[in-house]
Amino acid sequence: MAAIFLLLLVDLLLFAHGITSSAISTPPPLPILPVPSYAQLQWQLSEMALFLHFGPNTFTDSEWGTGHADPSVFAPSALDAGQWARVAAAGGFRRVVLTTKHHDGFCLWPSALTNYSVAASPWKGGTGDVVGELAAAARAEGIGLGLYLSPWDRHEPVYGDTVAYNEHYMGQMTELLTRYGDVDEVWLDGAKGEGKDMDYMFDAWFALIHQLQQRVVIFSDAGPDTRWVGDEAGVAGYTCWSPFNKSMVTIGHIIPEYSRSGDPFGQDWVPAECDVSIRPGWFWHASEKPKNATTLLDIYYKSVGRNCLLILNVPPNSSGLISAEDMQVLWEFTEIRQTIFSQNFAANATVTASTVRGGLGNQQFAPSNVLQESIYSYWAPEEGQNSWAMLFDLRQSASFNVIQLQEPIQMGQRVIKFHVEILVNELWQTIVEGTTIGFKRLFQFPVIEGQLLKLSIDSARADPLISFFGVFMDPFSVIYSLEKHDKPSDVNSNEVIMLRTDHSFGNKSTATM
Ligand code: FUL
Repeated sequence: MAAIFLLLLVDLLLFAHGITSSAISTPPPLPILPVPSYAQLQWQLSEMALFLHFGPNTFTDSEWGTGHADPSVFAPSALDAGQWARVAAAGGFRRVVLTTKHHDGFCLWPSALTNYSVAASPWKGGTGDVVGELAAAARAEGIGLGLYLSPWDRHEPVYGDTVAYNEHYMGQMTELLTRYGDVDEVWLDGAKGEGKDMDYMFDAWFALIHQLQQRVVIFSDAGPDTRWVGDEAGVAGYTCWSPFNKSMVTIGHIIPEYSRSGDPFGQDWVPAECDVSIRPGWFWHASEKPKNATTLLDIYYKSVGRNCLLILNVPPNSSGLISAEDMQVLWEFTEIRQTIFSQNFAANATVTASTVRGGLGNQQFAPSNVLQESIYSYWAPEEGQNSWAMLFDLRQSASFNVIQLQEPIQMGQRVIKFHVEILVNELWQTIVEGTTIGFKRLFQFPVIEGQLLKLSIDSARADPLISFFGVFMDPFSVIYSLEKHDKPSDVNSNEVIMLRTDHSFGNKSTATM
């Protein structure tokens, strides 16, 4: 009797143990270093920033002010930072970055360290503060704030005296980072004036910035937090890694190919930021016109769609407002993105994968996680595989010409090479041959129709993880051939992509494979 009881007890314990072990979840795989910091993740998730070049140059029709323009030129009649922030928020820009001081040295806030500022201007009788107004407006719109403080200063008398000017610059930086609440980004370039011998003490500046603002990212040619992509056309490399070696680059002297592509062996996480202006110049000029919305869409594919943040400059005019024609283009740009990306033909797909971490039934790393647009849910394969594939049954045939892929970058950037195939007339045809994915990758190809798609990862730095797969139709761009190579491209080139404005489909947009 005692023996039977004992056996029952053992059974019960085993049963209980079984229940417990099936309830235990499989931990996520190890990340592969480098990985982003909290601030870098927030930066990447924001996707687009609106750059605002504004200052005396706006009134003197210049790009690089001499530093000798009289402060009286700064006289916007209707400056409304609220309008700037509203335009940004409505256009999907989740941060604004203002030129608080450009190379001419004029400060858009009343700096106590110079007389060359808004305080010496007629605007608001010298009591105004553009930085303060923008900080409040950005907060009201729930978007982030970035500040550009030019190292090169063509006005400041101590510029050229290394110690004195570095003290001056850090004093101004301290004003900016202690007066206006949270700052999400500090933006600085490596431009340095002719004729004067100056060393910028970047390490001391970066330490100060990180001391004063917890969630800030610092942008420069070499990071430390985000890097310049290496051109002012807003275009990243076809291959674009966030891993990077900061030591390879000095500020003011980049290696263009290295900056645009990043480095799969890089020790530092320094994702690229793509800067471009909506107009030919960075500052507003009455004679210049904005680019059209389809050109901005092309830039979007080649920046946000290549694992980068797009910082689009939309310069306020001499009234102190973003011009109506620029707003019209931004509105169209928003509309066409919404049209394209609001209908995902894979949203209800049935997804299977070669293996699943923790076993085929494990929901935590299930293939269907990739249907949800979030980096925090993802498909993970079983460890130790040497091939990885996902199959998508769209459930009905669809015509499309864009694929979006994402990796959970908090786990490190992994995929080195992959391809996507579609089943057409019982034959698998390759529609995308890709290299890096990163946070977000958008691929364009000629319109194709089908129901079954296969994603194969050909090589990766560690077990590949995929957090999103989407399939879209872009009726605004016409693509004649597969985009395969990593060649520098001119944003207005029609070699790879031709942009149409009539919004209709033509025969040439149909795939001929
Ligand atoms: C460059 C500057 O020289 C341009 O004037 C502009 O501000 C651009 C964004 O950065 O370094």
